[in-house]
Amino acid sequence: MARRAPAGRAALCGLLAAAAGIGVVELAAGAVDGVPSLVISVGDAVIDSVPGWLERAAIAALGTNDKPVLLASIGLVAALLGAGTGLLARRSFVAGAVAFVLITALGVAAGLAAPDDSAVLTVLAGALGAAVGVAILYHLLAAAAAETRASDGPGTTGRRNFLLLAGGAAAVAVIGGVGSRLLMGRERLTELRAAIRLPVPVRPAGPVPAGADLEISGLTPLFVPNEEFYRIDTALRVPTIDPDEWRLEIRGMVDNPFTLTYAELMAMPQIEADITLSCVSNEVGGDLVGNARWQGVPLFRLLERAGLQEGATQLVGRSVDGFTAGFPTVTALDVTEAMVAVGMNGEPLPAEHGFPARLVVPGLYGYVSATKWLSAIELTDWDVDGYWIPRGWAKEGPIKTSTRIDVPGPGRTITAGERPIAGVAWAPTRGIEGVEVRIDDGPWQSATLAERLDVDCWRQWYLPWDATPGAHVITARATDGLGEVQTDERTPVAPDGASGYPVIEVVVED
Ligand SMILES: Nc1nc2c(c(=O)[nH]1)N[C@H]1C(S)=C(S)[C@@H](COP(=O)(O)O)O[C@H]1N2
Ligand SMILES: [Mo]
Repeated sequence: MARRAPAGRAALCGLLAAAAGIGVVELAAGAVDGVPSLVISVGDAVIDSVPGWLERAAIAALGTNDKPVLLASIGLVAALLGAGTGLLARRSFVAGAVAFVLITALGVAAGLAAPDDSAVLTVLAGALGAAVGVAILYHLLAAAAAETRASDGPGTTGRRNFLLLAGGAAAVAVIGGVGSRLLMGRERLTELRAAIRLPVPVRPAGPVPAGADLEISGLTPLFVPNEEFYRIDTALRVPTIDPDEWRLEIRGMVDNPFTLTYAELMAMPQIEADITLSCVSNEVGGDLVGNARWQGVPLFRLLERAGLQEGATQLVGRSVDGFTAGFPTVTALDVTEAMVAVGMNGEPLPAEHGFPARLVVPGLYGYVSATKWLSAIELTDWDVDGYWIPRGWAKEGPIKTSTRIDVPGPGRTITAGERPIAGVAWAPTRGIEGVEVRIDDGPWQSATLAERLDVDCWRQWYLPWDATPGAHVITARATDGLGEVQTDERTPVAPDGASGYPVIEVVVED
């Protein structure tokens, strides 16, 4: 370089190069399984090598802030080392680059001590970070030198170049840092969930009778696996909540407001129930509906303990992400399966479905009831509106009796012969007593229902059909446990859920 950058600039270049290098490695750690976070590895190495008395003193002085303080200290040391490297590189770029690589190697050495990660990937990630850092250092120093030259003459392009590059390096660092935090939060959550054992419910759901799942190819299974369960929420980023830090408040118009920890909630008597959850935005024939075996603490128990006050007519669930949903308090008292759920199909709730706890209320659409990532249960009057109410949705959201035709499935072109028509029907809290199917303009025919499991849970059905060549229109309708046939009236999803018979067109080929 014909002319050197000023010392202050060179130190800044080194700092930015170090930050960007660390950002790249952290992002790799977040994105690729087997790559450790080198910052955390260094932290672990520090904790391992610090004498016990110092560690205890730090915990005593800093409490739960010990980890953030440690990580911030590591950041500070890295920044100082980076600045030093920049100053060294100002005199001899090769010396600076070598120093950069050596410092990275120390981080990699700490990373190699992490038992669960891949040594090869750790070295590769370190090499990538060092390469990015050294390259950025080179270009920044060049730009800083050019800026110095340019400032001798007219114009400010040199400065603009330097600022652009510096901004780019800072952006790499920030994106890496933030991105890895997002990604690693998920990884940590997976570990936290794996460590949780659901308590044995005091009221388990009964065994699933043979014949409750017809196991017809293409028919939705009785229980939708968690990974396939529909997901609806306003969260751009799934909240990752450490159950040890999570609290559930029961408050508002109650005599004894109280707060539960996750451990306390898990220690309470739990029930299991098979409940079909539906989104109000589910179109006729749509797939925003699913059935799962939920486990949790009945809401009425929590309300009993809280002591309802006069006028507490609405129960509002609040989420850590600000979402709210409210429904009549009487529902929580009458529907004994309404619960604060911690388990879904035998597992702790998945992150997407509300870990560590959510509400599940049989018979109500999710938008008024099924608050995920639950942080508070607030007893209030009817004047308070949940999230979706001012956005054009009905204040109350009972699930409408519905059915869906799953078979014949996608494409709906089949060959002639004995072909089943099959689907699911649901009317949570009322149950399903019948499903009828009509082929073209023929008579309504009674479908065979799967064995009953629970009124809150959907029921599969099928009708054997001798499919004759040509185009056919198939219509279905369900009757709920009160003997009421679902309405024929077609309504859109807003404001209170779609209604009408599902209709499919099938092409039968020779
Ligand atoms: N925190 C939070 N909870 C929420 C929502 C949300 O946006 N945020 N959406 C609700 C809606 S509209 C539905 S239909 C159900 C869906 O639950 P699922 O994603 O587990 O299927 O969650 C409910 N709970
Ligand atoms: Mo929904």
